[in-house]
Parts: sequence; structure tokens; C-alpha cells
Amino acid sequence: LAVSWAAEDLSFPPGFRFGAATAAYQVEGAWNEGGRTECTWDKFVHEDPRRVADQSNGDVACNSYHLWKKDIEIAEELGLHFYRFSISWSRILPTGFSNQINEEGANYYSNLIDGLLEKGIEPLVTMYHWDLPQSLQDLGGWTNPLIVDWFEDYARVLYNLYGDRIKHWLTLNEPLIMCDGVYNTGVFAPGLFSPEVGAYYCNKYALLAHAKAWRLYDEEFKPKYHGKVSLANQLVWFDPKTKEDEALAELVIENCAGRYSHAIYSKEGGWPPSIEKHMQELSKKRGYPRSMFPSFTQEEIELIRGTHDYYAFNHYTSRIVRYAEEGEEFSTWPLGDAVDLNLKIEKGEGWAQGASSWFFVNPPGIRNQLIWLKQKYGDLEFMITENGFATFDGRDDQDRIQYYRDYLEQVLLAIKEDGVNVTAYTAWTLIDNFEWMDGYNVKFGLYEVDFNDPERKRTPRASAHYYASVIKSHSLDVPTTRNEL
Ligand code: PNW
Repeated sequence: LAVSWAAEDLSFPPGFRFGAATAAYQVEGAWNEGGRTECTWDKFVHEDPRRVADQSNGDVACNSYHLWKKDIEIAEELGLHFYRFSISWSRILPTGFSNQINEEGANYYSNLIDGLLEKGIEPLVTMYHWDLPQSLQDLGGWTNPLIVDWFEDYARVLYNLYGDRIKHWLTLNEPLIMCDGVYNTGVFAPGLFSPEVGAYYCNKYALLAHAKAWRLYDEEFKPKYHGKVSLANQLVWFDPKTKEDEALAELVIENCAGRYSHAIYSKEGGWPPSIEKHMQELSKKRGYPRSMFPSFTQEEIELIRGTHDYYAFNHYTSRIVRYAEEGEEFSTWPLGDAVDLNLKIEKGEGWAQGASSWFFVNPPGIRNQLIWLKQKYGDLEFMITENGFATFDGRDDQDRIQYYRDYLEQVLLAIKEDGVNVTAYTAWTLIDNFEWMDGYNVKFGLYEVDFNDPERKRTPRASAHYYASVIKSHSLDVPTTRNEL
């Protein structure tokens, strides 16, 4: 796909925007304060702390519930055009349902939004970043079809509360992780393991929930507020090892990107045909009387089709795929059921590794991903809603700077050489935070957070200085060594 590696013109198009992101459970803390009720992550980490590498949790995290003004200061210091954060469902709706709105919780986000707007920073809101109210999980969570309505009700509350001030919404963060990641591994909250059906039921209802929330906005709120709604997919890029592995790589990409995109962005809607066929055969082989991959009715296909205003995705890493040899064990990462694809997933030669076990560096992956998406779904507006690098301790993070530089260069190439309409880039993450199963061991922050300090002091890393100068000069033509904010 991509040909050249280095960009000659290092400046970004005039309207291009830079942001940084966080998520509620990872930064807020105040897990049982201000009327917030239990979410799946609270229960998951309290029940058995060993589920997290350092046996930590998000009870206090960065304490952003109390220190949100500091976060805005940082966003301003970096010169961010927008700040992406998520809303805790159980902070807004203590029962999980919209019968009762928690005013304290509602005010928290309202203040955050106003504080950002005062500084000229656009608030970009994710409605759901994996912290389901436990009350709804007890009723089956994302495998209960009724969640489609519960989510729509929650979305209505958010549009009513904040719609006048929010121009970009994301319904769901990474349905791939909230469905496949959860049910294929059991290592994310709520810790359920149901790889044959759970992931696929979740997949279906996540798409329907997104679609209903999108349509609600489109019909009732867009005429007044003129905002845009999308969802943030997690896309891992897969390169074939040899020519013979090309069809396999395509199938794996469809299984990762397509299973959460085709229904929304393709002209015909529904599941990617190659995946639907594969899953039907697999279900038969495993003796299921109907596909373990739930089908869509024609009505559902129409409901989901076209429910987007832009294509948003998070991207971190790539893999190489090839057919497994006789007797070789199949790979499952990151999509458990890919076992029956006869598949081996590897890292590429010479790819550096970040601090997370799954993290390998391959900058052209982001460009190839953008080219693939444009070829598949057309000339859409693309926003990169997460990208960033995992390290352990340390503030002189030259490796993170290199990662940002090299990935941003590939984004520039996609824009300039491949004509992909990318309009925004989001760094993950503003401040170190609770990195799910890696706890506080693994750092993604532009700012370091001292988790031993009750004030949770935030200190800029070298990468913060770098990102600020990229934003300021609107170009990659800036030194990668330390400079001042
Ligand atoms: C994303 N993978 O998760 C999430 O949106 C963030 O909350 C998280 O902190 C960040 O990336 C860094 O991990 C991912 O296996 C989880 O490729 C797993 C993968 C990618 C992203």
C-alpha cells in the first residue's frame, strides 16, 4: 500500500487540529463520591485486586474529579485545540437508568466543559469508555438486547445536559475491546469469558446502541446544535507476511476493523460478507443450531447503516499475519476466535516494543490503515482519537517523542500523498493514569503524575514539550530534543 516513508513537506493542513484524551475511570477517582454508584471496573478490581498487575485500582487515580482545573491548565499549556474525555455513566445516572439524574455528577462535567470552553479548548465527549453501571451489568450488560434502549436513554440525557456546548460526540470507545477484549479473554471488567457467543452478541448490540444514539441526535438535536456523532474504533493494522498470506490478512482486518465498521460505513450495511460466511461455517462446525454470530434483520441493517458524521479511530500497533504451519499452535491475539482462521500473528522484524506486552511500533501501519479505510468506505472525514506510546518511569522520554514524530509523519503522508481527509489527531494521553490491567506500572502520559503525592502533582515530560511545539508550529519541522514550553 504505502510507498514512501519520509515526508518532504512537514506542515499540517491549515484546519488540522490536535488534542489529547483521557477516560473517566482512568483519571477521575472519587469512585464513591458525589453520588456516583458502582461501575463494572470498581467491582472487578475490588473483588480481586490481583486482576491488576500492581494490585491497584481507580479509586483515586489522578483525582481529576477534584483536580479538573489542573487538567485544563495542562491542556492550555500544551496548546490543545480539543480535549477528549469520557463521562461516567454511573456518575450521571446512579440507577443506570434515566429515571434519576445525579445533579452533582451532571455539574462536574458541566464545569469541566465550561472551563475548557473559557480557554478556547473544544470539549470532545466520549459517552462510554468501558465503565458500565454495575446495575446494568447485573442484567447482562452488553449481551442483553435491552442495552440498546438503555444506552439511547443515557445518550438523550447527555444531549440534553451538554448538547448546547458539544460539537463532537463519540458514543462508544473501542467496541472491539469492550466486546472481543472482554469476552475472549476475561481479563477486562466485568471479567466474563464467553468467546464463542458473548463477544458477538456484544458486537451486535454495541452497533445497535451506537446507531440509536446517533439517530436520536440526528433527529432531535442536530437541527439545533449542528454537532457530529461517531464512535471510536480500535484498529490494529495487519500486514501479510508473504503474497500467499494476503487474503488471510484481509480477513483478519475485516475481523478487527470491518466487524465494527461495515454495518455503519459500507454502502450495503450489515456484517462484512467474508466474516459472516466464515462465522456461519464455523458455527455449523461447532454444532450450533444457528450462527453464534447473530445475524441482523433487514430493519436492523437499515437502522445502523449510515449512522456516522466522521470516522474516528484509535490506533497504536500492528502485526504480521501468516498461515500457521502443520502442528503449529494458532494465535488468538487480539481476537480470540481467530483461532479457526489457521492463523499465526507475529511482530515485524525490527519493531521496537513499548512497555505494554501488546505494544509494537510500526509507524506505516497508521498510514496503511487510513488508506484501507478510504478505499473501503469512501472519502470520509477521519479523526484519530487516540495514538500514543507506552513507557515505564522517567521524564526524558525520547522514545515517546520518536513514536509521536514517526506516527505523525505517516499521518501527514496519508493526507498529502494518498489524499486521505484526516482532520484531527489525539494523543493518548494527557496525564499518566490507571492503565487497566497494567495498573500504574505502564505510563502513556505526556505529563507524569506522582501517584504517591496526595496532590497527584503533574509534571511535563520531554514529550509534552515536543507535542506543544508541534502544535504551536503546526508542523513536524521542530527539534525532537528537549525544548521549553
Ligand atoms: C486503549 N490492543 O486501549 C484505550 O482506549 C485506553 O483506555 C487505553 O488506556 C489505551 O488504549 C492504552 O492501552 C487499548 O491490544 C487496549 O491493541 C488494547 C489494545 C489497544 C488499545
